[in-house]
Amino acid sequence: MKVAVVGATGMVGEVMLKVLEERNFPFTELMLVASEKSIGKEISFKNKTYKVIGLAEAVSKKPDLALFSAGGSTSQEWAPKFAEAGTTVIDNSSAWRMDASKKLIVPEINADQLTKEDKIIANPNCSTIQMVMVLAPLHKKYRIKRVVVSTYQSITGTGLKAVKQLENELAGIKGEMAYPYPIHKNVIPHCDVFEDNGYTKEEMKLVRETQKILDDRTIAVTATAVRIPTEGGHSESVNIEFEKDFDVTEVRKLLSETPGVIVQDNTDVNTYPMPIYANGKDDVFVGRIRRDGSQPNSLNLWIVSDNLRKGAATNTIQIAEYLINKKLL
Ligand code: 2RA
Repeated sequence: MKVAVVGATGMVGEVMLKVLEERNFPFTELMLVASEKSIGKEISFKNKTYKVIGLAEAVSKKPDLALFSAGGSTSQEWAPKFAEAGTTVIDNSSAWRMDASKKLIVPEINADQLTKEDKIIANPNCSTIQMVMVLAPLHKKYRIKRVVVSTYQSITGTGLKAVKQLENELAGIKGEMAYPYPIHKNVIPHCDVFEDNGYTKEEMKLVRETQKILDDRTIAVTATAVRIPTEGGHSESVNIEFEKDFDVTEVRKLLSETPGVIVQDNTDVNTYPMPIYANGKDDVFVGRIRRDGSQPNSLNLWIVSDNLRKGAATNTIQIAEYLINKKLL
């Protein structure tokens, strides 16, 4: 199988290569693809040196699979060109997520929607993936009415420029800014750009993508997305109101039996999810599971996951693995 990693020089691209190697992904030929400015750059992978190629050359090689993390505009322009060449594209940008003709996939939840005809498949936003991994089993059992989520998002979600800004601030160096303000000793309630309704695109992704993935537009979601000076993963405080009542012990058991979810929840010994422990792992960690006594049938919980792995690279590659296993690729 010929595989292209598009955006191979970015943070998600680098993690995709790491995950492909870890999971011994079955490819016969690998193309590392990036923008014009990176063509010719050498990247070593599995003891072999690869030269980065451009998008046009990659399309001409007609890969079977293209794993995209190259931004929305590149995906808008180039994903259809790869698809026309017969390539199956799995895209990490927001370009195709809300397109009614495109599938938005978290394999543990809705991979069974996929068919051979799906040539452009959308990978959800990182903060959505970790939340719906927990919401999905709870929705099935107790039916969700409303979700209130506040996120605490790692600077790695913004990219290399943001990581560099924090490093510079810690070193007392004035450098290029990824954010409108310093991020060191600060939190910024502004992820992505503001829409006319006063919410950011990041917040509206949590609303819109959750409803699409759970296939239920009646689920009310409201979100506040905040950037914090940490690496290793996104954290989320989630309040859920259900149609039906629940038992917290039963909730904990249901989540502990959910593939890809790990319950870390024992306040007697200060056990709860944190980015420093989620970093580099593929699971979604959930804890602080407790009833919200302020209203009926309501639950609070805390979710942490590595935004570059299950939030992006690993979920993408799990979709590809599903396609291969079901002979859809
Ligand atoms: C962020 N989820 O964290 C967005 C894009 N990766 O900035």
